[in-house]
Amino acid sequence: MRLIRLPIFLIVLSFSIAAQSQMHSHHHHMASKGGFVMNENFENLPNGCEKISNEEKITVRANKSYAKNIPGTIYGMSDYEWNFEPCSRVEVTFINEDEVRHMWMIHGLPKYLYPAGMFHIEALAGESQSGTFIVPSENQNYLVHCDMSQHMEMGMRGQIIVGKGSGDLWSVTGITDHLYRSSYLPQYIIFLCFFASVLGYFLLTKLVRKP
Ligand SMILES: [Cu+2]
Repeated sequence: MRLIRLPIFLIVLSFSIAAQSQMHSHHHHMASKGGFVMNENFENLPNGCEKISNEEKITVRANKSYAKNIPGTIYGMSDYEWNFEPCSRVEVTFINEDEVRHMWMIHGLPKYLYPAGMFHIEALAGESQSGTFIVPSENQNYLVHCDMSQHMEMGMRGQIIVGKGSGDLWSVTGITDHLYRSSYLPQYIIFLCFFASVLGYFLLTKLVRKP
C-alpha cells in the first residue's frame, strides 16, 4: 500500500505543475529591460470587430510633477483620459520618469481575449515600456490605473472612452468628481446644526413661557 502511494503522489504532482504552467502561459507575460507587459494583443479581434479600424499610438508619462497642479495628488500622469474608436489597435508607450515603479493597467476588457479582463504595462523606475492591445467594439468607458499600493488614490486614475463611451467614471484625476464630496458635506452639516439649534431655541422658549 505504501509503495503505491509515491507513484500516485508523483503523478498528481506532475499534473498540477503542468496545469499551473499552462495557466501561467495563458497570461502572456512579455518581459524586457524596462519592465513588462501582460496580455498583449496584436491580432485577436474582439467580438463585433470585422477588422482593425484604426492604428493608434499614444505616449503616457508618469511623473510626480504632473501632480503639482492637482490638489490631493502625489503621483501624476501626462494624461488621464483617452478616446479611441471601437476596434482600434493601440500601441501604448509608458514612460516612467519617477524613481518608483508604476503601472498603466486597464480593467474590464473582454475576458475571452484578456485574462482577468486586464491589459497591463509595468515600467520600472526611470524606464519605459511599450505594449499593444485592441479596443473592443462596444461604446464603453474603462478604468485605467496604477496598481502599486495607494498610487491610484494618490492620483494615478484615468479612463479610456471607446466610441461614445458609457458614462464618465468617478474620480478620474483632474476630470471627474469624487464619489464623496467631502468639501461640501461638512458645510451642509454645519448649516443643518445651526438651523436645528435656532429652531430648538425658539421652540424651547415658547414652551417655557407658557403658563
Ligand atoms: Cu504608480
